Order: sequence, then structure tokens, then C-alpha cells
Amino acid sequence: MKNSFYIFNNTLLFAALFLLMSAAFAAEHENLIVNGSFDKGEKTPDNWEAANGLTSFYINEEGRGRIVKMDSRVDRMQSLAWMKKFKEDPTAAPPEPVYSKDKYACIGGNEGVWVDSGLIDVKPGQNYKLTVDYKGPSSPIVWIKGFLFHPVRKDYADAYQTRLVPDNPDKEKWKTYSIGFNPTDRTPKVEKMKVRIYAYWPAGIYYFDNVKVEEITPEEMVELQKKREEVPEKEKDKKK
Ligand SMILES: [Ca+2]
Repeated sequence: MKNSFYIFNNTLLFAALFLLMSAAFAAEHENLIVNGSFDKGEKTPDNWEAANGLTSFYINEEGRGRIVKMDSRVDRMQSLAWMKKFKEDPTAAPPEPVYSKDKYACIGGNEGVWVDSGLIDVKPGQNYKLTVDYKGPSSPIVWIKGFLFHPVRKDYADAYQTRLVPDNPDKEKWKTYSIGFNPTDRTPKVEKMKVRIYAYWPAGIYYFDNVKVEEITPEEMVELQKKREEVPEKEKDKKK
């Protein structure tokens, strides 16, 4: 009896702790990008653009579920032709990749490779934090693309962008990177935004996981901006 009471008490304690923690995370750290882990959905993860199977892929990695893989080494002409075909018929089977002898003739030396998230609403005046897990041979770009509603064209038009460029990445080891940003600070009419994962030069294989956009406080924004300004300082040191 005493034992079961103890277990019951512990269960209650854990339940209470769990609720408290969930409430804290929900209040401060809700991921506004639905399915930022890429794990939900069928062939294409929910809320993300389809991978074309030649330069962009959704693959599984142990312990991470599904991740994004991009290969920017593929020949540019082949990539462009395939992207056109894939757009017309997403069920078509991708060709075997061609790797050109001229290393500048790859898609990474030109247009690059990307996949986009779905659009989310932008709150006026709100500070946000973008976070991504990344591993690869060099720095890719994770963009935030902001849009305003064009009254004449009755469509969303480009109005804002900022980028996260992972500093000092590792080919084998995942690292987590973040920036702070505020879409309406200088472009107050921005209403929507999305994430664009983008790999280009140097040609190589790039991996991404756990894309997160969350609302942050002005204090958290100041901390992130400090970190962002430290990067050019480090660059300066390298050149000395
Ligand atoms: Ca994942």
C-alpha cells in the first residue's frame, strides 16, 4: 500500500513537472515552422517543397529521422533540364547524376539547390530566432524570405530577406546555428515569411535538419545580435 502510494505520488509529480515544462516551452519556444524536423508526411514532408531526387533529397539518418540532403556537384545543364521536367511531372524517375569534369559547370557554381518551407504570418514588430542543424563541407545559406501583399498584382511580392550562414561547419558532425531577425523593423509591410534552405558553392553534399523559427524577446534578440557581430571580428583575426 505504502509502495503504491509512493508510485502514485511520483507519477503525479512527473505529470506536474511535464505540464510545467510543456507550458514553458509552448509559451516561449513554439516552432512556427510546422514539421521543421521533416519527420511528418509521406514522400514529401508536410509543409515543405518536394525534393527533385537529383540535387535535393529527403533521406533518413539514424537518430534524426528524416533530413535534407543536397548535392550541388551535379552538372548544371542536367540539373536545369531535370528541374523543368520534374515541375511538369513530379512522378517522373530522376536520371543518374552527371558530374562534369569542369568543376564550375555544376549547379552549385550557378543557380544552386534549394527547398522552401510553407509560408507563415509575420507579426509586426516581433523579433524572431531562426535555428538549423547543419553538417557539410562548407557554409550553405538558410534564408528567411519575407513578402508583402502587392495590392495591384493581388499576390505576395518579395520584400525582405535575411540569411543564416553557418560558420566553421563540419563535414561529419552536426552543429546547431541560430540568428535573430526582425522582418518588420525596416520593412513594416512584410506580412508573410518562409525558410529557404540553399546549397551552392563549393560543390559538395550538404545536410540539414531541425529548422526552427520562434518568437523571442528583445533581450534574447540583443544577445543573438551580439553573437552575429562577433563573426566579422573573427574573420578579421584570420586575415591578420
Ligand atoms: Ca529530422
